[in-house]
Amino acid sequence: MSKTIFEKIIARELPANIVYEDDLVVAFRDINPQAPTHVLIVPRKPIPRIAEARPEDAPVLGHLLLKAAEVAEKLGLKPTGYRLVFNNGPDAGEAVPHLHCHILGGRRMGWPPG
Ligand code: DGP
Repeated sequence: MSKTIFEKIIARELPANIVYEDDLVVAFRDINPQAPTHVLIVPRKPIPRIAEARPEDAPVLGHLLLKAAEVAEKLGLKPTGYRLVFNNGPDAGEAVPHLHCHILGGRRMGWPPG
């Protein structure tokens, strides 16, 4: 299997504006921001999407969510709020088959999502 864009970013084969990383996850600015702050946080492990996650992935997924909240706070989003989004499959608009959580903030969000 060829590497996804996000695997190349993790491997530093593609440039990205990385805002946080540790041994399990990497967070970087989205190239096509949909809000004043738009960051993606991804596991280093190439899980394609949440539907393909396995029971043994629970620790990394829990870690990813906790770090998403930390990154959002570090970027100043905690007081006004933010949205976390996982797009899973074609109807959700998933474009990159490497599990990623969108962290969106800095503007008022609509509901339901488009
Ligand atoms: P999704 O539609 O949920 O699969 O979101 C994929 C996101 O990935 C989309 O918001 C744009 C972002 N993206 C795609 N290619 C790149 C890239 O090369 N660099 C960065 N930083 N983001 C990218």
